[in-house]
Formats: sequence, structure tokens, C-alpha cells
Amino acid sequence: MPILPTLRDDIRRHLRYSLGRVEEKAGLTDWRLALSFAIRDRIVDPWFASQEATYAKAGKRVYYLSMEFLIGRLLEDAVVNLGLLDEVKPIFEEVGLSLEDVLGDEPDAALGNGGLGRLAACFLESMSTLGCPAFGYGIRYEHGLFRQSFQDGRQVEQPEDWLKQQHAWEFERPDVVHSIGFGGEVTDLGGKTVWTPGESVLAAAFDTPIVGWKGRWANTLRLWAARPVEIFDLDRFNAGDYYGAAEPENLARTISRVLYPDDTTEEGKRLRLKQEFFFTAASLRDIVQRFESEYDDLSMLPQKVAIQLNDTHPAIAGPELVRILADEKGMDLAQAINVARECLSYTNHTLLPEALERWSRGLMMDLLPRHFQLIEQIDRDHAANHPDRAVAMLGDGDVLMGPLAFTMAHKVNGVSALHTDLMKDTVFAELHRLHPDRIVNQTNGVTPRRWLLSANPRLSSLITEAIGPGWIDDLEQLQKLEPMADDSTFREAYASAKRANKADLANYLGERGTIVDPDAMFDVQIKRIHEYKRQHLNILETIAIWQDMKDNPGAGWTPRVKIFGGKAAPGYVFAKQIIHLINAVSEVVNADPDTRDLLKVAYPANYNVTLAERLIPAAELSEQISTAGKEASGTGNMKFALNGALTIGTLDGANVEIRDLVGAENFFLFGMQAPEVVARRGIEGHARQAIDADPRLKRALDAISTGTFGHGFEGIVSNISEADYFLVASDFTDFHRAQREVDAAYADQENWNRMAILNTARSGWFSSDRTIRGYMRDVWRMETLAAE
Ligand code: 26Q
Repeated sequence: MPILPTLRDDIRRHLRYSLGRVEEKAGLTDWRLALSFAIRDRIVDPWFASQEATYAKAGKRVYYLSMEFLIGRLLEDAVVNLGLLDEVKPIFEEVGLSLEDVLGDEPDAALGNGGLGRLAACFLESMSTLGCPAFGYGIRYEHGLFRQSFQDGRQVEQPEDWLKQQHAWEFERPDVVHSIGFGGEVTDLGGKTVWTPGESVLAAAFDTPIVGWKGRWANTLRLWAARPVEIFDLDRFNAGDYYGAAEPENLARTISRVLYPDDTTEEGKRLRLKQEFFFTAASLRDIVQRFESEYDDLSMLPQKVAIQLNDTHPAIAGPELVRILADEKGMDLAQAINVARECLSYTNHTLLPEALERWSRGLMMDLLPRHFQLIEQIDRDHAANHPDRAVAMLGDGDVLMGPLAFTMAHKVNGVSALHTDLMKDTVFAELHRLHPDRIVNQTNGVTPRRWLLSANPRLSSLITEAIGPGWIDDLEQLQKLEPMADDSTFREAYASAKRANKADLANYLGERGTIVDPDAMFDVQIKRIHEYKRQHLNILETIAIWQDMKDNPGAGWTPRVKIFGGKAAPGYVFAKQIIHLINAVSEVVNADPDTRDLLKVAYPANYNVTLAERLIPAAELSEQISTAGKEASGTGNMKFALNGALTIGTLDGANVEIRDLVGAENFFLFGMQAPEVVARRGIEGHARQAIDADPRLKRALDAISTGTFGHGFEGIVSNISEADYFLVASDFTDFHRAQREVDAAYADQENWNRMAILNTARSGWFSSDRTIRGYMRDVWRMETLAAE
């Protein structure tokens, strides 16, 4: 076992010998990188030990295939999980730096859009904490999700450039490259089918170790970068065509250049399909190679390999694994299909019809001719086994990736109880009838190390003082806090932790131009901007109470700070109008002397993981107000409840389970339920009816129409008053009512704090450790390997 020098010496050594800096000239980034290298060194041994243990015990491994890993910053996670926080702090004080500043210097790795990518990151951390042997496989995007700023209240996107600085966490693996082909021809050589691609790129591996709690185990996040097969066209260069000479390289690298900024689907984009196949094929080649280095019978693959598809983005894994097994390894086709299915499982994250991936046959045939044939074959097989089936994965001209993923998976899971039920009743009703044991539920979770321990040190210390540190990797121990909800000393300590977090956030917002009172209620809605998430319902209600406040400023209002955060897909015009409206309302309301002490609207730009870590611990009210039936789960909702924010929400996604667990009396419910939503849409003129019945709603819409907040919002008003597919008008009145209930509850601070404590105490079930145990038991069928 190598002996490491003290952390202090090691940081100095890295500063000097890895970064080539003298201490006197070192800046924050130099120190941060030196610390990162020193910390990374300390992950390497547990990382190797984990690999060796898996190998020695011939353990099964999970391969989590995801287009997105929204990991954010890694340094604090690693320092905390290795238990080095207290050792690191004084080292930086000695050189006149605060550890907070050093940690804060790290750029966010924003290799994801939102919930799905962040879930993948929480899962990696939980798998390491539990000692579940796992690899995350994804794409090493050169540019992650765009940076957002506002100009005149409108969203402007700038490219993200996280690799501009040295990236301290990864190990490049020059020896791990796979050649990935596209297009070309399929030939039948007397029963043996051979695919000869027309073009190829290389997938180059970069590994990042992900260490779990107490450093007991570490897994690998392996991200693929696209590289040209041939570096350079020397002939073209010599002929004087300097740009042309670099073209092959540019084309190849384009595949891993940038994350698609859509969180539904980008219609039929060729490059997107190339990205999907690129990382899926590289990962499968890696998986099969690793298996073959240990075993020689490929029919045993399902005993050693579990491959989880994070949505349909890697669904081409079905046909590709069949192709490897049948075409390359010579396995009988029917057996290959069965072996592949026993390895694969698929997580669905959405029921929105427009978000279900489909590719045109033409594109699929052109880019992946052999896979197209295999999809036809899989479809025929399925039809032969189920003659009464109506669904097909080859729908009207398109290849449907949902049905393909379902057919090629032995388990298919939803991400909350309600979502899973709706999967069975709607999009996958037919397939569920044919395969009644395939769909299972695994309600999402979040890692308590990042979302409570690190993000909210004040509350964490208080909890640890009260019940000891066992909760950190056994979150249900938070239940021990329940009786303390009635202890006034504890309640006061809990409230002062929240108050201090609010003061920090008030400073942050103040520095960015919005002055807020830390004693007002902090009401937060942070998530991607989407019609179904209904940020426009929230801002509409904000306008309505502002109008009421102006009418009667002395009516005993509960002062509020309405905080919004989130990005819109660059091409999503309606979502961008919502952003513009929120900023326009903020401009008018914040400047209004009548309501100055009662209402503020803040919209800090560029919402990301790091900003979430700042906002959630300071939140008192969590807005989870999607149209019922549309939010698959939500995970922000869990982070808020855990950190003691009360939820105002609809019965949607995991809100249902949150309410069940924290208690209906500690949750502000409003709105139609999923079946009512469907019925309501059938009522002609439902929006008009709702508007006519609620003068407040009418007045708020009129204020927008008549230019109180400027112009350019006609689209929003007409959408809400006419089609109103997401039922903003129909849910407005009940939302407004529930908000007044919130006001009344807040007035009784003692009881509010009691409710907040009960939210924390009863949210332990939402740990992603619990979720991963569920996957291991029901989906992956495997055991943990970590020694205590
Ligand atoms: C697909 C094709 C082309 C371009 C983009 C995409 C794409 C990218 C990202 C489609 C969807 C996404 C992301 C979806 C997502 O984040 N879904 C959320 O997943 C969370 C974790 O399960 C749930 O909690 C949320 O309810 C769900 O909205």
C-alpha cells in the first residue's frame, strides 16, 4: 500500500510539481487544482481496491448508460466523502484563503439538462456509497449546457466552456479506444451478416473516479470523446488546402462537441442520433471486452452484466448488443435477442407524447443500416410471439424508441408511483398487457451527502448534534427528529439555521441587484422552464397578489420573496416568453413603493447545480405545481422537503409520495388530479369559464394585456385564455386559495417550524441509496460488495 504524505505537503507538492507554480504567485485556481490533485490521489487506492474486489469476487457490474451526467462540482463532494473537510480548512487559512472560495472556484460540470442528468449523478454517488460495482457511461461533451444571461429580461445563451481550465478529475486512457462506424453496407456472406460502415470515428475514454461516503468504495464514470481515425489529411495540406486538411478531424470531433440543450426531443436531428449511437456502441464494446477478459461463455453475460438505459437515448443498445452477439460472435439470433434482453433494462422519464423519441426510417437506414434490419427482425419476432398485438416499434414511417426499449428490456421502470401507474395505463398499456411483469416502479431519490450534508452545513450540524451522524448513509434515521418538532429549543435552533441560510441568499441576491428582506417568506420555483411545469401559473398568481396588495397594503400581508430559476431550451419560444414575463414583472413589482416591504420577485440567471445548492437550503416554500399527470417524478421536490421547505403542489409525480410521507397536514395541496385534468380538457371553453368565474384571474391577465409589464406577452395571454392545454386558468383559483393558506400558516411561525421539521424528519425515504437498493433487488438482481 503506498503511503501518502500529509495533505498539507501534498497540496504544496502538486502546486509546485504538477502545476509548475511557486507558492507566492499561486492564484485561487492554482490552489484549487493542487487541492483537487491531492484529493484525487486519495481516491485512487479505494478505487483500485473496488475494482480488485469486484474482480476477485467475480461480481456482477452495473453499467449505467446515460446521455447526461449533471455532476456539478466534484471537489467538495470528494473532500466531504473522504472525511477531510476539517483537515483541509486550516491548511488554506494558513495561506490566507478561505476553503469556501477555493471550492467555489471550480466550474460546474454541466453535462446535462436537468432532472434526468442530475439523477444519474446522484445514482453514481449512491452506488459508490453502497459498494455496488458500477460504471457510468456517457459523453465527454466539450461544451455542457449553455450559460444563461438576461438582456432586457430576455434569455441570452452563451456557450459553456468547462474544459477551458485544466480538468483535475479525469484520467485519459489513451489505450482505451473503440472504432465506431456509421452508414455503409450490409452484406450477407452465406448466412453470416457483415456490416461495413462507410465512415468511422474513434471513441476515446476518459475516466473519473466517483468516491462514496467514507471512501469505502469508488466507481468509474467513463466518458467518451470523439476523435478522428486519421489525424490529418496530409495530401490536402501539401496541396495548400489548409482548412480542408483539418476537416476530417473537425467532423469527427463534432460528435462530442456539445450537449443538446433540449429536454424533450430535438426533432430527428442526424447529429443527435450519431451521438446516441456513438456512446452506446463504445460502451457496449467496452462491456463485452471486459466480460471476455474474465469469462468465455457469452451466454453467461446476464449473470455478470446489468445495463441500465437512462431513457431511450441509449435504446440503440438493444440492436447493437444483438448485432455484436450474433454477427460478430456468431451466437444464434434468437438466443442473442434473449441474452441482450436479460442484460438490459430501461427507465422511462416522461409520458409527454412529444418527448417520446422517434427516428425516421430513412435516417435510421442511412446511418445504421444493420440496426434497422435487426429492429425489423425484433419487431417480427415480437409479432410472431404475440399475434394479437397492435403496437409496433416501426410506426407510421418512424422507428419508435420507447417500444423498442421496452421490447429489448427485461425490466422497465417508472420514476414515481403515479408515473409508473400512468405508464401502465397510457403509453405502454398494450405492451404492459403482453408483458405484465415487466414494468416496475423505482421512485427517484437524491444523495443526502450533497443535498443535505454539504449544501446545508448549518442544518446538518444541528441534526448530527441531535441524533448523531448515522443519518448520512441511513437517511431514514431522520425520523428520530420527529419528537423534537415539539421541543422549543430545537425548533429555535432549526429556525435559526434556516434564517442564516436565508441571510446568505439575501446577500447573494442583493449583490446581483435584487434587495430582499431575509425575514420575508422565501418562495422558490427552480426547474427547466416548461409549459407543463407552469411557471406562468406562479407569475400570474404573483401579479394577482401584487394587485391586491396595492389595493389594500395594510391588510396584514405575509411578506414574500418569489424566487425563480431555470433555463429554457433555445428553440422553445413560449418558454422564453415566460422568462421575459417573469423578469418584466420583477422589474415593475420591485420598483413599486406601495408594495416594497411586501413583495419582491427575484430571478437569478444561469440556474445550475451550484445555484440549487444555494437556493434550496434557504427556501421555505417549494413550488411543485405541474399539471397533474405530466411531471414524471421531480427530484427538486425531494431536496426541498429534506431541507425543511414546505411544498405547495399538485398531486403529480413524487409529490404524491412526499405528501403521503410528510403528512397531508404538512403539505399545501391544490389543483385538479390527473383524471380530472383529462376530463376538463374535454369541456369546451374551459379556460374562458375559469377566467369568467375568477375576477382576480381576469384582472391579472388584463394587466398583462394592457402593457403594465411592457409588451410582447400576447402569446401567453391568448394561450391561457384559449386552448390552455396545461390548465393554468382552471387551476388558478385553487392555487390562489392554497397560497392564502400558506400565508396564514406562515403567520404562526412556531407551527410553521414544526411542520418544516416534520418535513425533514419524514423525508429520509427519498435518499437515492434507497432507490439504488431497489434497482439492485428488482432490476439488476445483484448484491453489494463493500466491506463495512
Ligand atoms: C432527447 C432527444 C433529443 C434531444 C434531447 C432529448 C432529451 C434530453 C433530456 C430528452 C429529455 C431529457 C431530459 C428529461 C428529464 O430530465 N426528465 C426528468 O427526469 C427526472 C428524473 O427522473 C424526473 O424527476 C422529471 O420529472 C423528468 O421531467
